[in-house]
Amino acid sequence: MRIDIITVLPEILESPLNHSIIKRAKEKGLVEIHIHNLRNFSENKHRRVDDYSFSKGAGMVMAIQPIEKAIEVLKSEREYDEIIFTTPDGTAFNQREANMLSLKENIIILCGHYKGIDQRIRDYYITKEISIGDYVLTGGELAAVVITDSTVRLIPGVLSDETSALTDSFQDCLLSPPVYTRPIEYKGMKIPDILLSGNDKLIDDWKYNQAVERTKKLRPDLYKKFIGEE
Ligand code: 6GU
Repeated sequence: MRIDIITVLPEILESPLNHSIIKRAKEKGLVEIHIHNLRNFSENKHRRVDDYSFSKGAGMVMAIQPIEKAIEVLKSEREYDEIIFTTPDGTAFNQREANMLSLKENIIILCGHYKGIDQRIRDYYITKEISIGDYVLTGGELAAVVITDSTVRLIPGVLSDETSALTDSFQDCLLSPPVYTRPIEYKGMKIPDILLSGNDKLIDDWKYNQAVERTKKLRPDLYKKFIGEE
């Protein structure tokens, strides 16, 4: 998979996408992540990437020209399955969307900034608009990191069997069960006996029940989906 990220703040993206599992995925050749500074595509003599909004007093908008140039340059080099725009008014991101993206060959993520981009760029180029939750970030960079991280770990071969996505609780609708490490007793609290039983079947059943109970208690919204009510 290849991910091209277009941003006015490349520094924000570099560190989080250069560690741990994502770093290893790149080293194994399972993903290429290219971060592009939007400013490098600006034809303005001051390399400006913002422009005035026609909605008076509404703050600056990302300029059309550098975005068009960046996307056109990339599109001339390969075909893209999705051109994603990160924006608080996009569709809510979730595990299912991460799963879908992990199956794509080439995607572009354009990080939203200022008051957003011209609606015609959205209509013409953008195939998917994503928000990562109901709160406002200063820019779409952190959202791009979240999307990239959650997607890349799902690419086949990225996770070892031990950490495989299938053991991430039950993917879409259940929270993970609690986990324990040494010592067997800590501050008067003991590890549940079943986990010490050595019986794999009993342990799996216990984990599953814990996941269901926790979801019911902590995330009634997810629980409804899990039991098929929504
Ligand atoms: Cl994608 N961008 C911004 N600026 N804020 C957000 C967001 C995106 N998703 C949630 N909040």
